[in-house]
Amino acid sequence: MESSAVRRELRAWPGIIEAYRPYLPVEHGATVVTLGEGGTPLRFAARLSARVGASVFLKLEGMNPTGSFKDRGMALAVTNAKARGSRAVICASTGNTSAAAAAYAGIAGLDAIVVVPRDGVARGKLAQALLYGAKVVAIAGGFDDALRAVRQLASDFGLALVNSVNPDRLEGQKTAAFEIVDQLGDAPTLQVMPVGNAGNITAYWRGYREARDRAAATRLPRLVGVQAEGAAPIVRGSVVEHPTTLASAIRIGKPASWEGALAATRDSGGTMLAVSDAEILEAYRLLAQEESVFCEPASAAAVAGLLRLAVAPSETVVCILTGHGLKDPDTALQAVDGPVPASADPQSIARMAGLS
Ligand code: AN7
Repeated sequence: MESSAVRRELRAWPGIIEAYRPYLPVEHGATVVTLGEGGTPLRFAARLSARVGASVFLKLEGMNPTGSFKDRGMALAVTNAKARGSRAVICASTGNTSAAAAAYAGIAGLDAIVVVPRDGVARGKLAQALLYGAKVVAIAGGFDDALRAVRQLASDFGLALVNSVNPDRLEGQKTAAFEIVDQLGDAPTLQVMPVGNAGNITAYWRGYREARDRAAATRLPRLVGVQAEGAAPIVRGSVVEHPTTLASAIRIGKPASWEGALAATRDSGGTMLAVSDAEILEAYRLLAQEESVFCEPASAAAVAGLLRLAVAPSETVVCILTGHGLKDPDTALQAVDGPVPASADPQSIARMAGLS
C-alpha cells in the first residue's frame, strides 16, 4: 500500500522547480512552493496548420493551475520570497499575475496584496484573486500606474515584489521554453506570442538560449511578439499614455521589460508587430471553432499575429496561448450571438435548434 502510494507520487508531475531545478536559482534550503504548474500540453493544430501552410503547435498555458503562464514564475518568486523571510508579497496586475500571486502566497502561508486597474480586469481573474484570499486594491488608473505604486510600496514596507521585474519570475517562466524543446525534440523555428509587460518574451528567449547552450536544442526560434494596436508601445517606439484594447491582459503602455523584448526579437531575427482588436476577435473565434481551444483574447493575439506572417512550409511554429478563455467570460459572450430562446416543448426546441 505505502510503496505504491509513494510510487504514484513520484510519477506525478512535480511542478517546474523540481522538474528543472538544476537550471533555476532556488534559494539554498528553500521549501518548494508549487501547485503543480508547468507540464502543459503542446497540441498540434491541424486546421490552423493547413491555413498557415506549415506545422503549427499551440502551447496551452491556460492549463496551468490558476489558468495562465504566470504560475511558472510565481512558483519560483514565492518559493524564494518565503525562503528569504518575506511575510507578504505585492504586485500590480492586469489580472493573471494577481490570481497567481494570490494562489501561491496562499499555499505558502504569506499575505498577498494585489493592485489592479479599477476598470478592465476580466471577471474570472478578479474572482480568483479574491477567493484565494488576497487583499485586492482597485485603483483609479491603469496597469502602469499600479506598477509604479507597488514598486514604491514594496520598498517602503519591505514586501516581496512579485511582478516580472523580480528576476525569479523570468527564471521560472523560461521553463516553458525547456518544455517545448522537450516536447518537439528541438526548438521550433518560429514562435509567436502576445506581449504586454514583455517579461514572458524575455524569459522565453533566455530559456531557448540556455536549452541550446546545453545541447538540448540544436537551433533557436525566431521570436515574434504581438501587441494590440491600441497598446503597442514597443512597435511604436514610445510610451502609450492611455492604452486601449479589448485584450485587457496586455493593456500596458510602458512595459517593464522593454529592453528584453527588443533584444529577444532583434537577436532571434524575429519582430514585434501590432494587431487590431478585430483581428484578435477573429483569431479568438477561429481557435474556438476550428481547434476547440478556448483561450483569452490576449492569447488569441498570438494567432492573429501568425496569420499576418508569411511562413515557409518547412517551418515548425509554436503559438503561446498564455491564458484560459474562462478567465474572461464577458468578452466571450460579446464575441458571439447569444443563446436562442425557446419554450420547453421539444417542437419549439427542434425549431429553434434548426432541426426542423
Ligand atoms: C494572458 O497579469 O501583465 O508580456 O499583470 O495575462 O509577460 O506581460 C499579464 C500579461 C499575455 C503578457 N497573455 O505577458 C498581468 C499581466 C496573458 C497575460 C500577457 C499577459 P507579458
